[in-house]
Amino acid sequence: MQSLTAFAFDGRHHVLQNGLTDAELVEYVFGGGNTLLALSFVVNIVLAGLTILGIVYLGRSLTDPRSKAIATALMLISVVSISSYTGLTSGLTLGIIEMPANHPAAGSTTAGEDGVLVMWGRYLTWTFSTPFILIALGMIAGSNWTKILTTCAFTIAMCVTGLAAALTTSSLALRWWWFVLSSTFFLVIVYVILVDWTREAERTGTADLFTTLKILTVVGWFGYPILWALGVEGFAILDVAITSWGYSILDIITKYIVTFVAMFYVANEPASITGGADYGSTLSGSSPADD
Ligand code: RET
Repeated sequence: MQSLTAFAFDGRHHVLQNGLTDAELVEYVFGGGNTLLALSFVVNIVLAGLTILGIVYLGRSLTDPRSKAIATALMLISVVSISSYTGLTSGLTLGIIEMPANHPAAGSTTAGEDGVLVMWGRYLTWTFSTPFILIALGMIAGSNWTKILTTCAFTIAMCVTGLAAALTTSSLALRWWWFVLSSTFFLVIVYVILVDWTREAERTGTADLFTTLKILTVVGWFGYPILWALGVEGFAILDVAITSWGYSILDIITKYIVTFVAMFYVANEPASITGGADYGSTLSGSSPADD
């Protein structure tokens, strides 16, 4: 019992932090030779903040509840993002893990510790940011909540299994099995976007906007598993700083650019987007109860 307690409260035994404190991890990222890596975090804090302010500005005269709901979903993408990058910058969501035998990065050392730097906070926080991207896209396409929530559930499954892929240390094969699972869930989302939502957007009258958002999203999202495979988690062809910049650049495309493209359109409240004053109201459409 005593040793269990000691284990639970002694961060040094934690699987993610082989003996380095958060402060030591931050020192490693920000002190000295890792400026490139540090910048890949800080740039996104700035951009997420500016995007939030941009939405507030562009949405200042929105009146329609459905337009507001889309703007809110767009804002939550950057709300999650600024928090995510703050987590990475503070070292809270960074860790050092030892890769399993036969992994190309097995036996590496980082800041004097055995293991490689993993930015596990990225995978964790995608769980919370990607659903808002899909809610915004699905609403713009004019889809129904069954399909929108299906994609949300699959993106959560994709991100959590992606986190598992990154953190599995017992076996190389199991790391890649998690990757296969995650990629399968990803393909469900791609299918809904390319098939269902494309068709629905044509009917709704948002096809022009949706086509742009669809290309940015589908092409951008495919970049993440490719980067995972090329980066230190996968074949370790790219180093940590380059991988991190890769994710940061993909985030700029899939979050902030997508947000501004959508927001410029929503700000004008075209009929294809609006839902009417009663949209979403629990009172709307309810006839007096005949009790
Ligand atoms: C992982 C690795 C496992 C296989 C697959 C992945 C896909 C990740 C994706 C992430 C998208 C993130 C976005 C974040 C914006 O906030 C987890 C890398 C398929 C598609 C858009």
